[in-house]
Amino acid sequence: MLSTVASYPSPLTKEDEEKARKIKMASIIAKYKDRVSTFPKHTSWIKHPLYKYEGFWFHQGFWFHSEASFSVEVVMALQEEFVAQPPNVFLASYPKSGTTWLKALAFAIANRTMCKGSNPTHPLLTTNPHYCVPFIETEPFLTNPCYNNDLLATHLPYTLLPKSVISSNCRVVYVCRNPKDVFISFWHFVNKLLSDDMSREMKLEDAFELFSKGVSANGSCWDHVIGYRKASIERPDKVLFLTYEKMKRDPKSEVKKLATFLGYPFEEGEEGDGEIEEIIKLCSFKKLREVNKANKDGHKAIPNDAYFRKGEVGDSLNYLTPEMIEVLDKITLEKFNGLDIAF
Ligand code: PAP
Repeated sequence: MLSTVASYPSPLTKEDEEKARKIKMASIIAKYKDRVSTFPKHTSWIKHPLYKYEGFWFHQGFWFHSEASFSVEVVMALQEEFVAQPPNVFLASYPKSGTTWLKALAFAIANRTMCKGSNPTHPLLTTNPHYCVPFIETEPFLTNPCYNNDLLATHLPYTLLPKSVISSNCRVVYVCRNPKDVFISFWHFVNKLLSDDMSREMKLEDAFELFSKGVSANGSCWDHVIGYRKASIERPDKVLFLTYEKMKRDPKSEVKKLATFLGYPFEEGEEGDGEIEEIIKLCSFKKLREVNKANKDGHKAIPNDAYFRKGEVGDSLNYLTPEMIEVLDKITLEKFNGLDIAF
């Protein structure tokens, strides 16, 4: 079993251990890859089809940042191998819902005593938030689950989280976004930013057809939200539910809420207020986009600035037809009925 905390000194060197773990993980991933062919299959937005696993759609053999990531076989290997520790905090989201922003904010909050935002070597001023908080359902993380802090990220639905995340009472922060904006953000990302070997040009109408049927990576988007929303109602001390829209409208109150939940509350009054403002500025769309434009160390297929397109609420209205809006709004209204989710 793979734990994020090493308990005993090992006679093996670090390199030996890493090599052995890599081989072990590759064989576990390969074992699951064989099983995936029996799962329900659907065409997707990219060349790789989607497979239905435990009610949600995933790609198989999907490579991202040069290693297998977010694929169903990696998810299954993670579920078998990963043991969460109570200090771990999981930043969860459906893709394109504000993951990068949440990663930046949580990282800045958790590390604020170490490095002030004005410090030019602050990681958020030199690298992408995705490198500060790793995704767990990736082969690199499974192979080498080392990280600098307790923050981890996932796009997994709540019901598919490794069992230990919930049984060991780890805290989870979820960010939700209006599905219309999620859809348009995702469509732009896939169509314009993935390299040719992964994507084919996808017409908005075709992408809409799939997304509205719930056929999208880690989807359906609505069921993803519902799982975490219900968990946040049942276990409010362990699952914090945020929305992108409220974070845009009132960043100060949401950052305060997030900091308290993470265990790094701000002092009441001027000093605390100053720190909050500093973090909001450091993690703002404008600042992160500027930093990541200059940053050339991103993955070939997905440059670092790909995560910063417009950063607005309601941009989907510039792309969707009135009919599409009606369909998505109707699904949202029905699916989120009684869950008190406001955008
Ligand atoms: P991911 O799932 O690939 O990590 P994610 O970060 O969840 O993507 O979503 C990207 C969206 O968040 C983009 O939205 P858009 O396409 O509608 O513009 C991106 O611009 C937006 N975004 C990224 N960083 C910020 C930020 N600091 N503030 C507000 N929005 C942001």
